[in-house]
Amino acid sequence: NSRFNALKADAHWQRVWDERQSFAADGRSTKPRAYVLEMFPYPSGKIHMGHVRNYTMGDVLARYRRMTGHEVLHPMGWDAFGMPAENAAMEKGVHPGSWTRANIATMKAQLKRLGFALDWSRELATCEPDYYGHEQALFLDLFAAGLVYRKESTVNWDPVDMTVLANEQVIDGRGWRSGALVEKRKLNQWFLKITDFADELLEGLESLDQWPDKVKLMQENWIGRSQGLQFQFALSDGGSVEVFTTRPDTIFGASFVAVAADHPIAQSLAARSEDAAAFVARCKQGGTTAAELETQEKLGFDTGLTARHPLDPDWRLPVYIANFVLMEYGTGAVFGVPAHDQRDMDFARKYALPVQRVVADGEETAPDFAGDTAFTGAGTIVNSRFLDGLAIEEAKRQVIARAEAEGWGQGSTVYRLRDWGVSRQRYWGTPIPIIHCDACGAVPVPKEQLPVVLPDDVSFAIPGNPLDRHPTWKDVACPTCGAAARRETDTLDTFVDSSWYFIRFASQPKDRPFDPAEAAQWLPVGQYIGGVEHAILHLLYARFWTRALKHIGQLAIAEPFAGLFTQGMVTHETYKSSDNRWLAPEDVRDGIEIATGEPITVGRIEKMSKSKKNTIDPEPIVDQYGADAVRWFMLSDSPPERDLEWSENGIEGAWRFVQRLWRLVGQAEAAAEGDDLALRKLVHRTTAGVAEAIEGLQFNKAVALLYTLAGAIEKAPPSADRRDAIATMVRLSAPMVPHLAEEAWAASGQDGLIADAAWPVVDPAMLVDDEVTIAVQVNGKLRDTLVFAKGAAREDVEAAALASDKIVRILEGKAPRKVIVVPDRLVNIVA
Ligand code: ANZ
Ligand code: ZN
Repeated sequence: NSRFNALKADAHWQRVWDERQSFAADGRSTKPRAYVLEMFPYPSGKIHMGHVRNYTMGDVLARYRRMTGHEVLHPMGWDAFGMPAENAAMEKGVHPGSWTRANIATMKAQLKRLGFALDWSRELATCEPDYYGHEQALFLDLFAAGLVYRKESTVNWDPVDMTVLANEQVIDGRGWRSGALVEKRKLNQWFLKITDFADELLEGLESLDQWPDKVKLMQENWIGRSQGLQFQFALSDGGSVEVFTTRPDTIFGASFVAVAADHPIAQSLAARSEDAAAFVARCKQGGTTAAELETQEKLGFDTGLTARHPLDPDWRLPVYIANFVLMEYGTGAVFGVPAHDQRDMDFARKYALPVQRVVADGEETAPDFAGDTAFTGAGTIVNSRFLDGLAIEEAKRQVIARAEAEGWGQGSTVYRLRDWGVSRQRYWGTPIPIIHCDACGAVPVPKEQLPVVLPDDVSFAIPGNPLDRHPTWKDVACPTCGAAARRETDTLDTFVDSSWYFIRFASQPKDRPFDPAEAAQWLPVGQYIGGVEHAILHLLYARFWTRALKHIGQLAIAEPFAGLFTQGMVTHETYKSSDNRWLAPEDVRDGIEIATGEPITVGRIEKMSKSKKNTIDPEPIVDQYGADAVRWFMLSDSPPERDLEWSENGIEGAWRFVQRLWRLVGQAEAAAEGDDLALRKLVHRTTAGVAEAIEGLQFNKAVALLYTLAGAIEKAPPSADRRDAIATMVRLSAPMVPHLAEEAWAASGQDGLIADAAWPVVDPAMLVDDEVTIAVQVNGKLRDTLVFAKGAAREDVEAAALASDKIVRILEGKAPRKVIVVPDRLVNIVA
């Protein structure tokens, strides 16, 4: 039996699967359905190990579901719009479309070489008009339903890339790509009303019992629902300021009021006072994210105004402009309680404001608060007049009730979640299908004029949005009045593209985004697999989009992904040269940099990344070891949610195991007669165990069980059971090493493909553990163990114990004085 020729087998079976369209999902099938989806890739150039791991996991599940009688939808496509294509255009002068399509061709060929059971007939790329045209139609449906609006808003503006950046793309006040200092600008932007769905999106998390808790928690925090009190302070100048608090119970601990730098009160003061204007300008230089506000030094500007305490007309609080108050949250104004909030404490100590305790810290009730660490724990309310002695929650209720009864405030809920700004001043994205007319305003492009196609003749010679500079593209007639009008030149955030692609995979009519009935047959996605880096934005936007489509009557489901799995990363050692350059693995041998002969330093094991040069290109690895070995290694070493360290040893071990399997396959033909009950039982146990492991996405456990089975088969003498065990092992490993499995299946003379074969049936009787291990003692000392069928006769057990080699040696031919047998447990020989 010769070696398994992986490259030959890979090419052959991949061609067969292609020709037979083995993995095309049949929408008319009556089988139970399974929709297995991995997050579709961005076509950056080549696939990387992270893709290989992600798609291998999904593939094992998809192939397993086929074997267990499901009609499987396992599609693939391309998240093909976005900045890198434009950067390539600027750097290399290649059109974003050509660059993207060439990358797609390369990566598709690479994915095919891994033998994934994908339905390529449903392939889609978001950059093609037959995808984004439908997205434009959906955008207009949401527009008609009042879920899209335009407003002027402050954005992070990258002056080098000439684009708006999301908050996440601003790192320490600089653009994530350009490194330029980010400016604040006001622009008219399109928004989707995700905040209308804040409660639904929050409460819907409870139904997602097959999602990781950590992802649900991240979404919960992102939505950030807070309940509290909103009320007005009367000001000394006759005006008022509205604040929001989640701690109305601490109202007698207030020592100041603070407003955001862009609050109207701050703005109007800045218009009158140079000092105030300078302070406001200074606040704007800092970051705006909550995290940045948390860490930066607290600064304030005393407005000279005072605010009247709502529960004591004689009590006056100073009013500040403060850099830690956000305009975008709550009402943009707060009252500060230094004793029980750390930001307020920092602020109060800096500006010598009172710090009065109103929540007891155990026995400590003194009104004068010592120290600089706010007490934020639970306790009884103290020094607070009618609230004294109450627990925090009860005190909150009472203050809210009193505010509502007296009419100076009301209970309210605020959210951290903001509406989703989807305008991007870029070329390579979905054109927003709106026309601006001086007379009619923003007019939707009539649906029969969709798609609004991107013009091809654009130039990237200067930064900014080429659509805006195009000589003719934006000039159109107003659909309503016919006057000269302008197309919207912003394109949609690419997260819009990925918010509904899983629906289009399920149903792709030419004339509509999807057919609701057909989509409903597949949705929700049964198992979604991808990186945890998408825990918030992509997954929240897709959940929103699904709910919005339900809201307008186009979909019946509320949640797009029933099951979610976030896999770990692929890591590798890092290397640095003697002069501190990152070195690639192939530039290093035996601790020496090959090019210079200088010693290197081995750094930490980190996520593979181009910047640290510690990537391993999958393609040459597949060339060398074949797809099955690569797939096997991706599944074997670590639990799938953990990181997997790529190593030469690991891939070689996987390759050796593939060869071991193949050697066993070659032994299946050997003349085989007789039983091997123990092996037969192990096969059934393994079948059940591998099924359970795959269903629980514990691929490394499935792999370990197959190792054990292979080892047991290798040791077993020839028998009919051994021959069957080999055949079953091939089927059990088919989801992981499908090329070898097809080859073995064909070699054993089976009809059809193992890709279409059924999962082996488990005989429950074979799972019952009816063997017992019996301890054999001589004078109370353990000397041997025997394996027996449960309930074996005393005489048989006694005879076997006395016949054991070890016992014979110990007894030295003397007859025992006494033999005690405890059934199924123990034999004690008294010598
Ligand atoms: C008084 C108070 C006393 C507060 C206390 C906290 C502790 P969460 O829970 O995250 O929603 N706040 C309100 N609006 C703000 C804004 N625009 N910028 C910065 N801070 C703001 O936070 C709600 C609390 O954050 C509110 O409750 C308010 O301070 C502050 F012992 O009011 B609190
Ligand atoms: Zn008009």
